Amino acid sequence: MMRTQVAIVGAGPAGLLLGALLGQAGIDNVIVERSSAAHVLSRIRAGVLERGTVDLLRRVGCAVRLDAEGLIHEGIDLAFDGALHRIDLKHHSGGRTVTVYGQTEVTRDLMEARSALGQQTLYEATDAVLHDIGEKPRVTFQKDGREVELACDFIAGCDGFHGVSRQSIPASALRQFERAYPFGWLGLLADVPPAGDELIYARHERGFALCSMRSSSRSRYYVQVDASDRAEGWSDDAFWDELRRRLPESVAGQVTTGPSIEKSVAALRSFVVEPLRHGALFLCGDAGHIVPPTGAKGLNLAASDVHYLFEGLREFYGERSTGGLDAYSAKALARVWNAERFSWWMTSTLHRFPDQGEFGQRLQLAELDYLTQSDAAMSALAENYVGLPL
Ligand code: FAS
Ligand code: PHB
Repeated sequence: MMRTQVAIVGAGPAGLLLGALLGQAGIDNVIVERSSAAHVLSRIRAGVLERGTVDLLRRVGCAVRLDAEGLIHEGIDLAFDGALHRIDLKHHSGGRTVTVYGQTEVTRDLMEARSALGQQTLYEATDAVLHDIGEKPRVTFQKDGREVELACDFIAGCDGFHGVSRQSIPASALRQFERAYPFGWLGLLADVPPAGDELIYARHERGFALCSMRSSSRSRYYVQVDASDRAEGWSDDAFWDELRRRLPESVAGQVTTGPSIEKSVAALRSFVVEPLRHGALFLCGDAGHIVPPTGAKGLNLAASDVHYLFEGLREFYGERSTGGLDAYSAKALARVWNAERFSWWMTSTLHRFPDQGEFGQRLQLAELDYLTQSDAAMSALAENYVGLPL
């Protein structure tokens, strides 16, 4: 039987960042990941990091490439009614900015740092089962054709929305809150220069579009599609045509097209489970909550959960006090629900809803008109987008 202090299920950003913080504090931990490292890195997801997330990565020594390649952004653009409206995030948030740096690169940096420190990540460890999560927790899983048992003091469920951790908690002990959206995002990655220097969030009667990037030579674009759409149903040309239809002419003319490196459809949902703790099991990141990516909060919420859980674990192992662990769920959920509200608001204001009618469309335009003319409204957007202090 293997033994560790903290068993982490999942080697996505949440699991890897928690493992890095624990390792730095001398708290033994093992990550159990069902996929290969290559598969984890193949998933193209988030692109915008809050300052708090960057600070945590720097703290664990994973900001060298981030500092060299990450793009500091001081504003975003909203496109509606054929025009661009810049939101000066830095001015309206008291000087804070965001960093554009892909989740894939964050994951790669954390993986490489973990491996260099000789910390244990068991990839392709399948069929994980969480046992006795109340008292003496254990995780069993299949690795190289045999069953392995990992005893621990605590389990961090960092295994995403479809993971095993949340499902290991008795349904009677949980409350779930969910809102599904009648559409998804078709994302395309291409090695072409971005359409602009900053992100452009576009509201159009044909649907939402987002112009993002990974570097000055690699762009990430999204268009709202029906929830039933599949990436295979969209040719690159069809994507580029639809994207440009949804952008102001001044922007559409700046879009450089090229062959897609990756194309995928992400479902959009708002989801929270309460509480985020059951006995010795703590849920972090997508395992506990999901936000529509419109507010660029998903990855950043994973980081803030990890921050709160790590502080609780450090207090426990340092002072044998459980105060931080006992407060984890309430503290993490307070930030989660604020991000849920913000992400729902951004999504509701910028997307086309099949049943919204002309009145609903006018309300969206009125919201955007007010937003782009009110310092108070732009400050509210800015402080949420750049991320409230941890
Ligand atoms: P993750 O899902 O990243 O990682 C969970 C890990 O656990 C995975 O490696 C998985 O293989 C592993 N796992 C699952 N079940 C397991 C089991 N039973 N045993 C062992 N391991 C298991 N956020 C944004 O901010 N912007 C975006 O544009 C954006 N786009 C997204 C697109 C998609 C398709 C998805 C699904 C999410 C997107 N997100 C986006 C949100 C995303 O970035 C998440 O918030 C982020 O990955 C959360 O990180 P983790 O909580 O670590 O979960
Ligand atoms: C991305 O670059 O993938 C991205 C950026 C901002 C978002 C969502 C996704 O709100």
